[in-house]
Amino acid sequence: MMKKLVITFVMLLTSVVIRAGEVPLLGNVLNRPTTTLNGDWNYIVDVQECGYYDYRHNKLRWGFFQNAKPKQPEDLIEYDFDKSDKMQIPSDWNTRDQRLFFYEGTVWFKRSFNYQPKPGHRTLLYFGAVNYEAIVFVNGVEVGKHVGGFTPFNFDVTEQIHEGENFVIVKVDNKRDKDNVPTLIFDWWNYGGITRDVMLVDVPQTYIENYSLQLDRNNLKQLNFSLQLNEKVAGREVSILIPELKVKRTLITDADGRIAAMLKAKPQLWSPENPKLYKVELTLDGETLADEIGFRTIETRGKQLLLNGKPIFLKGISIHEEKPNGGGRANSREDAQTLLSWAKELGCNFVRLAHYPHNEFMVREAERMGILVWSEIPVYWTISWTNEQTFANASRQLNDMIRRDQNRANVIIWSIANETPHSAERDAFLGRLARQAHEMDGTRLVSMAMEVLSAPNYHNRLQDNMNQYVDVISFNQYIGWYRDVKDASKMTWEIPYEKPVIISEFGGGAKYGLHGQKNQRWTEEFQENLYIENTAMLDKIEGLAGTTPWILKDFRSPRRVLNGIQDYYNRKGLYSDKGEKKKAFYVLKAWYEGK
Ligand code: GCB
Repeated sequence: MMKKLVITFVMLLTSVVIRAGEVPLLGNVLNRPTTTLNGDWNYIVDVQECGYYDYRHNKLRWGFFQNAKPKQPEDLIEYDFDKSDKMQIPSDWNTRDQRLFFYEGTVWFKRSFNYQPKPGHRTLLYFGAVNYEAIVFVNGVEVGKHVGGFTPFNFDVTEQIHEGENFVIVKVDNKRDKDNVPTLIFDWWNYGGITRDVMLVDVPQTYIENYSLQLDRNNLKQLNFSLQLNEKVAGREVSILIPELKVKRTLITDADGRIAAMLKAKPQLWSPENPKLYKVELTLDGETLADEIGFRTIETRGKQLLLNGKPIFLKGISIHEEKPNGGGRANSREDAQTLLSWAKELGCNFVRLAHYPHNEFMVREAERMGILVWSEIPVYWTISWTNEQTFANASRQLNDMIRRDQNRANVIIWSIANETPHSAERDAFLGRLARQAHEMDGTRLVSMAMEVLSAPNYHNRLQDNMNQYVDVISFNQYIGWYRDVKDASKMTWEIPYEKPVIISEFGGGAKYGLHGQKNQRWTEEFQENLYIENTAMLDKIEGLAGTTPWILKDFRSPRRVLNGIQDYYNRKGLYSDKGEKKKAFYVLKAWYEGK
């Protein structure tokens, strides 16, 4: 027994401990001095990973990461990055290279660049996200490995980088695995690649790693501030300035390199109607890190959801991270602006960023536009609940999602899972995640998308042991799609928990431009009718605090194979993949106008 315990403990340690080279995530990277490494990268598709393993499947010392070149005419080197194709980064290879549309495996990427490190400073290499596993090399030296396709990570590469010409090589592998998060099956495209921005970040030897600035939920004249340096050094002065609120304080770090302080201020509150952000400046050793931060409270009272103390109905829509008009993974500020403007046109004040943390532009643009956010980790369907490494992986993704966005006023819900099968093992796994989210962030709400499993005599009773761990009860239901639409008007609902309720999904598929009777599947009329029936039904649910129908836009999924209709798209969008509005769009818009 003891032995088993020890092994579990060691496994836990090795899987969560950050490897040499990798350092805890930098907060607010967008406002730091950075050098972009976006642009053209050479790439090599390596189906059998022969750039990493020899013919006995031992790890090679002379793998592709060396970026070797023949020195003598007789030298045998069977790859050459500089002669291989180029791909624009960030992107996904499935969209960028036709041959790789269905590819799941390893691709190597290389980028050479000139750099002048600032004397006495450190250089961090930051990736917004790489799907799924990244092994990163700088000038031939491995600096670390990262798993998880939707969260940022960074390495301290000060030792490996030098003045002049450098190269970064990344081995990216998006093979699915049952122990991964997400697991083998999921209803979206497994876009592989360096899918978000890559940059070098210039930081001083001692730098502000991250910080949190929040309105006190019980005292609207107080801001709670905490900050963490990268080193455990006491006595360092950090000043915080919020000019518009006349806040100007100099604070001193403790022995852990931390600051915790309460600041007097009475900000205007951030809300969808008034998405007010304040300029905030943090200065350490004469170097200033700026941010824009909004202040609000979010809490529950019985079945009500209160934003700034007032009940709010969340008029939402679910969104996958795909470019608005085709073109694979979304990754830019412009993509975010377009997708969110579509949500605005629908009348939304809320978006569910499904089923994984989206890029930082999505969250920041939504904040500017007054759109509240549900952010989620890809603990989706059937996870390996008893595998401690799987847990460590999910826990790490939750950590990094929270750490990146903890100062965004619009993020109100951390979601820990979607449609997971009930079991004691699941409850233990998710219970730990819920506790972690609450411990890391006491100012936001925790939820997860649950399911109603059966409805005898048209009576739906939600029952999920996880109810006690979450602040908001959310569930997905597909009446009219996976169940007869005529059932909608007969349905009664019982949600026996004194907590606000969000219907985190409902909807059905339609091919844009296909018309027919309302009982004809795949027509716009079928989807339109489904929305009419469902919105009428939702109006009868007691304690309904909001909904995020499925989904803003048609999105790619390998599970959707019906020729001529789906063609590898999930067609439940209110917009087509090209941004055309389907009839159901107007039903939901009108319903939201009445809310
Ligand atoms: C769901 C899932 C979502 C799917 C959707 C569907 O319940 O949460 O990821 O895409 O249903 O279209 O079936």
